[in-house]
Amino acid sequence: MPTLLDAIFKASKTKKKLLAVLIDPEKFSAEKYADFIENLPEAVTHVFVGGSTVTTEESEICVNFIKSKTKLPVILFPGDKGQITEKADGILLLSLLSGRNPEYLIEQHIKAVPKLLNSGLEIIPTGYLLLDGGNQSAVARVSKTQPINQNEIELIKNTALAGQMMGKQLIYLEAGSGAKIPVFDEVIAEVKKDLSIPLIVGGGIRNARQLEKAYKAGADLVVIGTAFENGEFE
Ligand code: 1GP
Repeated sequence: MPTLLDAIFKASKTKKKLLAVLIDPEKFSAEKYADFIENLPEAVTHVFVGGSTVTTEESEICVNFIKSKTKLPVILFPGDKGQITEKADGILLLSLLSGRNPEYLIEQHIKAVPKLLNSGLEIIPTGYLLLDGGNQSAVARVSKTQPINQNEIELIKNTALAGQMMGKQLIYLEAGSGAKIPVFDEVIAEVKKDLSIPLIVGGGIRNARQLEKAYKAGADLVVIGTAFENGEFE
């Protein structure tokens, strides 16, 4: 059976654009989300689950509920090792390459090994770059790292490519949840140019125009949380 990663690579090659809805277990309740998950827009291909401060129990309840309502792949997008539950299909094992905090570059990963080993989760090594989205993001606050200014295109590009050279299978450009400014088109396009692994983009995308722009610039998979969560996606 093709893996989740195989399918993302294939979509990237054939230019089939992917869309993930991000659900934060901390904000989740079965009442609030039942309808939402059963009636996801047709374009949605993945459900990501994660947040900045989530317990294992919250994560597990949330994943179990989503799995009972949809057949879409459910992938963990964890803020730390505490959010790992083997009830999901896979996990983006994120290394925060834009920052210089060892905790989020390698420490959390070491601590996660006992949970990941033999878990059955598909582990997807992901280079995660936090870019400045115009307001303080939860990722910056929790990880105690600085986002990269979006004008530093060369640095962003080289950071992404270093991730690829180190064996990451996906690169994720993150403007932060609720970002005022999503990732610039020029940044997406420039990173995509020399990248041979799929590119994920998220943070602050609120409408179809921004979504299309991100795809056009080169995003293979776009992640939307807040706008879907608030029913405000236009
Ligand atoms: C995923 O953090 C984003 O990369 C989600 O951002 O909540 O702004 O859609 P939004």
